[in-house]
Amino acid sequence: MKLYSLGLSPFAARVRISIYAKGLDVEIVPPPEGGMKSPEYLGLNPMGRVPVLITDEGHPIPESETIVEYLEDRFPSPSLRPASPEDKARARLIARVDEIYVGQPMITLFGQFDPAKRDAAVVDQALLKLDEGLSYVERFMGPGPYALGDKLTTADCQLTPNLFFVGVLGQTFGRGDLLEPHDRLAAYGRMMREEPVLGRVLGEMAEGLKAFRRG
Ligand SMILES: N[C@@H](CCC(=O)N[C@@H](CS)C(=O)NCC(=O)O)C(=O)O
Repeated sequence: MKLYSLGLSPFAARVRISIYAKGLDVEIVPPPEGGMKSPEYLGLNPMGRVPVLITDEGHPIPESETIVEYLEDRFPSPSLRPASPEDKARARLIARVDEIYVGQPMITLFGQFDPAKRDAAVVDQALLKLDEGLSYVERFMGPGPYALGDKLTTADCQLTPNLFFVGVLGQTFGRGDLLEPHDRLAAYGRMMREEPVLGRVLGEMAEGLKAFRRG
């Protein structure tokens, strides 16, 4: 298998967590020469985005959630799905709530990075929404140390990369540690940096951020 991926992309990072946690043999590469809008790449993913997984049979699968679910179906052991239907629903809920209620204000804030073009009211409103989204996620989390309990699940695949960006946004907008008011998420934030698979992916994202800032 091959994964088209970029170090900093939270969507690609979500898939890399699954790949590393399952110990899968996947060649991880950047988009091909010509980029994500080249006819060659658009043939694999008409949306022109990373990640895309190329299966052993040569089928391209875009969209991070779909790829993570495919990997669970195709390589069920070790499973990143919790055992009970209730916990499976909870893992999906954490991922979904995080993607919508944390991810959307995050996208607004990415549009406000340039201080010269920044609208303080938009930033304040988006940071409030982000904080609200973090509260929702926290409500559905289990006792830990992972998102649900003592095993890494598909919920962690979604949560960890987004929390990396929550950290970046706190620094960028001078608001400090945005996880601090959320005890459970703050503990999760400390855990993810120490955890081997999550820490590895966070390191790759940090390298990607450095490269992005260098231009
Ligand atoms: N819903 C998609 C989102 C993928 C996505 O937006 N990837 C970004 C990188 S973080 C991208 O490739 N952007 C390129 C572009 O928009 O041109 C997923 O879950 O995989």
